[in-house]
Amino acid sequence: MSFTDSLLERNAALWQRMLDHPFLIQTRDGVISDEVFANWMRQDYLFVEAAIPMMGVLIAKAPTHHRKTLNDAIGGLLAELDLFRERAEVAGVDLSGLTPSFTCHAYIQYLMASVYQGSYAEGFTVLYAGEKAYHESWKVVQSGLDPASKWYPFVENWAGDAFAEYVAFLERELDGLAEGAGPDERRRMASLFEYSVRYEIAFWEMALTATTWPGV
Ligand code: MP5
Repeated sequence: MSFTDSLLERNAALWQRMLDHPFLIQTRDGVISDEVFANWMRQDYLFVEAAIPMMGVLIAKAPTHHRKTLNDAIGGLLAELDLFRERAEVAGVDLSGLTPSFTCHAYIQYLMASVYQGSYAEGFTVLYAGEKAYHESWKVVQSGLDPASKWYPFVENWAGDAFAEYVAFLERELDGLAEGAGPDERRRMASLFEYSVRYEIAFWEMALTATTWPGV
């Protein structure tokens, strides 16, 4: 079994919990409130902004044959920010002066810590986990959302063929990196994958419940 298959198998229950999250189901069924969806838009805008320096750090550690794909992925992130701004305009959501929620802040810190402190393979695991999670999460939304919905462009971004190809590339390359890793590094990669899935669930939950900073 490939490394990525084993990650998905070992975390199958957690992964399913993510795909079954009420935020995704309500978005799929077209019943999510604009206010709740805007919570996600504002926080994910900050997340995508933060993913750009994360990719920069990853490129600094990458083998030369990964540089082009990672560089193109930064172009993809800049295009995503344009998509957020365009959809925000359509939906009347203000993206100025945002501050990260506790969950968004924690996930961003985790991304940066993983790519700075970890090996390339460990940072790459965190990238793969987030991209695979978003691809499959938005596939859930795609399975029911009316293509005329104002949220459908997000489906096209993450559930589309170009993104599927990018995720397939990450999957193949992560399997190759795992083959070259020792048992300790592979264990750290597996642990990072699980934390990433937990963060993904926490992110949907934060958006659904509008949690900013607990206790504040
Ligand atoms: C992604 C995202 C996908 N935008 N937000 C979260 C919370 N997880 C994953 O990453 P990208 O870089 O926007 O494709």
